[in-house]
Parts: sequence; structure tokens; C-alpha cells
Amino acid sequence: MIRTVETTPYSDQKPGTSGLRKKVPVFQQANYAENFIQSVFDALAGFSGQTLVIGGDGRYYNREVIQKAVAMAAANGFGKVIVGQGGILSTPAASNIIRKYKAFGGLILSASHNPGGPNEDFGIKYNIGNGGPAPEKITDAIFARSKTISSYRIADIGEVDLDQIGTFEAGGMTVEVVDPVKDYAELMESLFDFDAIRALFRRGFRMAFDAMHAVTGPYAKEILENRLGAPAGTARKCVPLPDFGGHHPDPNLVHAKHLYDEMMGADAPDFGAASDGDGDRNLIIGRGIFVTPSDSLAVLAANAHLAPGYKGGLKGIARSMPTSAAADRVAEKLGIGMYETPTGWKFFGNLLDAGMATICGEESAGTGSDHVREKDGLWAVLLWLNILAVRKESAKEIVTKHWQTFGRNYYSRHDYEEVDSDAANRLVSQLRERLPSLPGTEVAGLRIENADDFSYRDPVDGSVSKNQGIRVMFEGGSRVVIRLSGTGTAGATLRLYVERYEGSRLDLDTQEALADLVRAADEIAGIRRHTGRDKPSVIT
Ligand code: VG1
Ligand code: CO
Repeated sequence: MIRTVETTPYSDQKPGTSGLRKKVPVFQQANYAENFIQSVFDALAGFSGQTLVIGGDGRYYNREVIQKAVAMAAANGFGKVIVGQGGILSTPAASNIIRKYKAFGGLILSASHNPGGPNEDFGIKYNIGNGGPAPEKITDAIFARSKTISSYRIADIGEVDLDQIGTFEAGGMTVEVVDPVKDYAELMESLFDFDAIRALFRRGFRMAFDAMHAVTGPYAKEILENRLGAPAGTARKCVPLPDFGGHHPDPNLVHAKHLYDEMMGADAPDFGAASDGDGDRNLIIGRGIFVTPSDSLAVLAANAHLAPGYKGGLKGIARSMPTSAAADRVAEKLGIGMYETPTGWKFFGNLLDAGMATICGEESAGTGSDHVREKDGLWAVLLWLNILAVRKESAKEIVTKHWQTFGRNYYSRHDYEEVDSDAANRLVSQLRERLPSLPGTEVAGLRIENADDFSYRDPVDGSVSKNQGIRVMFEGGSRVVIRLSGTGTAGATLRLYVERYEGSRLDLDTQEALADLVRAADEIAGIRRHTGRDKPSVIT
């Protein structure tokens, strides 16, 4: 039986950089998840009888919301849902399943690298038929609908069994529970030279992959250990836990410091990697070298032709604006297009669909390609392994040679988390007002060449996205970028991105190399004055 349930709108269901993210108790309010899911369906048209993919990263509240989503999909007229077994699908695996089975779209339940648990974060994101995050046109329509919604539709189908692989009927709709790993592992096998990587492990290559008790555990075990023959124990913390073992599933130098320390130690493995809550981010650490995500994007782009899936070369490279320009130098050398987009994977979809870009990346540890329409943590790790297997050099040698060829973009991000929202907004609006007066002035001994608030015009559909981050460019190619996070769930997070290019001085300490730019940013924006903080909460 299908019920129409009266509801009242919530005013705070605006999707951010990557879907709607809130604390679990917010999602547990009466009809909160139902309102949002119905708003998604109401913002779409033409899905009657079509397939919807549903899966999440296994965090606290995942199963409850999946049950609601399945029952609501049936009531709203979808013909079929494909759900990952146990409610599990990594974000890139969900993207792949949407594309492979020509689904109308998908609901991905995740708050990515944010912590999980009864008082931590939850999230819902809608992806369109190309497998990628819904573009702003759709997220705007979802938000508009959420402010006026008065009822939602749900089928009384009871609790469906998500733990057995198989197909059944529920509420007049087909439910197919699938192995979350199989299709994804097959896709990886089609892109990379598994024989070469197997031979690498046979030669004694040692790797540490930390799944951080998040969604990539089962994927990493199957691909690295079962299919590629890496020794048991190569993939660690592989059981997805609803609270990620009480840690932030954020593969950065703070939350994966244990891996960093191991990789810098005396008996370090050859290669270290980690992924985040929903499996779309990657951390890459070679023995004795942390590879910044911006450098990783550049190195992968320069060497991608060594993997079978990219042997024909790249059509173009895209990166988010705050990501360093290291990849731009590779694109220039390869003679291919380079695109600079706002933060968030949704801006890459059109470029990938149009065949303008093959590889994309963000400084926040996201890298991916046109194989899906999401960033993909294990994909990046496997491309690295493919390159290491073919070049037979260490990660450190590969990165060092890359810098010798292209120069080095020293890069760091400083995050000020949970600062007062009003103070953060004041900082940004005051800085915005100052922008026109900055060019030509000198700050902390550095001369400002240009300053603006980044605006993007999508070259495919012409849509314009304004106010995407404030850039201050200095003489010599250095720059600082300031923007507010669109994924946080408490207060505001201010991000300061700092970049300096050096053609030949390749072995400076990163934070020392960037110190004068950090001083300049504080002088220009008054970060300490506005936030009351004397140092960032996280430096990556
Ligand atoms: C952050 C990152 C951005 C990334 C987004 C989603 O957004 O900066 O690059 O695309 O998270 O990643 P923001 O607005 O907080 O800066 V994930 O792995 O959280 O889905
Ligand atoms: Co993520």
C-alpha cells in the first residue's frame, strides 16, 4: 500500500559541495530524511519505471535511511532499485553501477571523510544518469522544493532484506541486492595492467593500504590481496564500522599520521595509501615522501599512458581552482586542454561527458578519470601501482624526476575548523570589498599582481557559478586562495590554500617555503583577527 504522509518543510536542506550533510540527530528529526528524498524525486522528471541505485558508506544511520529510500522509490514509481549488499556502495562504485546498468540516477548516503556515529555526521547526495553528482541546476531545484514540501509518498513494504544477494519484488517494484565490489573490481581490471602489478608484488614490493574502517575495506581486500596477489595484511582496517572505529575517516596527514610515520620510518614499506569514508579520496605516501594530491594529479597525468586504459593518451586535464598548477605544466607539455573549475566534483561531469577532459583532480585528495563520474580513491592507488610496476622506480624517484622536469609547486592547505559563522562570513565579505584595491600593493614583502573572486563559466552548457573562492596572485606565480567549506556540519570552516612555484629549488621544506605567503594571507584577510585563532586546526 502506498501512503501519502503530510509533512512540514525544513529550511536547512540546501545541498553543499557534495550533497546534504548534517549531524545524525538532525537527520533523525521527524520526516527529515523523507522530506529531502521526496524533494529530490520532485525535482526530477521522467523516472517512472526506471532504475535507481542506492548505497552508502556504512556509517551510522545508513541502513535506516536506505530502508526509507527503497520504500519511497517504490511509492514514487521507480521500476527497480539496485542496492549494494548490506547497504554498502563506495561512491565511485555507485557511480559505476549507475552508468553500467543505465540507471536513471542514484542516492549515495555518505558524509565522506566526516566522522560517523550517533552524534556525528550523515549525508545524502543525488547523482544523475551519467553517474556524477547532480549539477547546481538540480541541487537548486531540490532545495527550492524542500522549502515548500507538504507531503511525501512511501510504500508499506516493511523492512527489506539487504543482506542476501538476489532479486525480489517489493511494493510493485523490483529490488536487486548486488555484490558491491564485483562490478567495480572488473572495471579496475579493465583499466590497469594487473599482470604487471602482480609481478611487482611477486618481486617483494611491500605496500600498506589503510581503509580506515570505512567503505574501501572490502574493495581493497578483493582487489589488492585476492586479485593482485599482495600479501595478506596489505589492506588494513578493512571492516567498515558505523563509527569508523571512532576516528575521522579522512586520509590526510593528521588523521592518517600513523601511516605517514610508518612510511617515514626505517623499515617503511615501498608504498603507503589510504582512502576516506566513502572511498573517493586517496592518500599517497611513498617510502620517505608524502605526495601532495596536487602533485599526484600531475604525476598521474604525465604517466597515465603507461596503463592500458589510458594508452591512447589524455584528452585534457581538469582541476579545481584551489588545486595547484602542477598539472597545468603537464597539460602544456602534452599539448592538451586544461580546465580550472570550482571546488566539487559536480563541475567535472560536463567536461568528462563532452570528452574534453580524461583526468580530473582536487587538492583535497580527490583524483579520478572518465571511467566513472566521481573521484575514485582506489583508482588513484591502482594507477600509481601500475606506474610503479612499469617504471620499476620508487615513488620518490618518480616524483623527484617529475619536479626536475616540470619544477615544483610547493603547496599546502590550512583549515580553520568550526569557527564562528558570522566571523567567517565577515572575513570573506570584507576581503571581497578590498579586492579591487589590492593589485600593485606589497604585503609581507610580496607584490600582488591580481586579486579576484573566482567565477566559472561551464564551457559545455554555459552555466555560470560565481563567488567560488577568493584568489590573490603574487608576482612570480605564487598565490593564496581563501574560501569557506561547503561540507562542514558545525560552524564554518575557513580554508586557506597556499601555493608557490619554484623552477629549480626543489628540496625546501614546504611550510618554510610558504611561510611568507601565509603571513601575507593573514595581513590581507585578517584571519587571526576575525577567527580569534592563532593557528589552523589542520594543515595538509
Ligand atoms: C571538500 C573539498 C572538495 C571536495 C568535497 C567533497 O569540500 O574541499 O574538494 O570535492 O569536500 O569531497 P569543501 O566545500 O568542504 O571545501 V568528499 O570526499 O567530502 O565527498
Ligand atoms: Co569522500
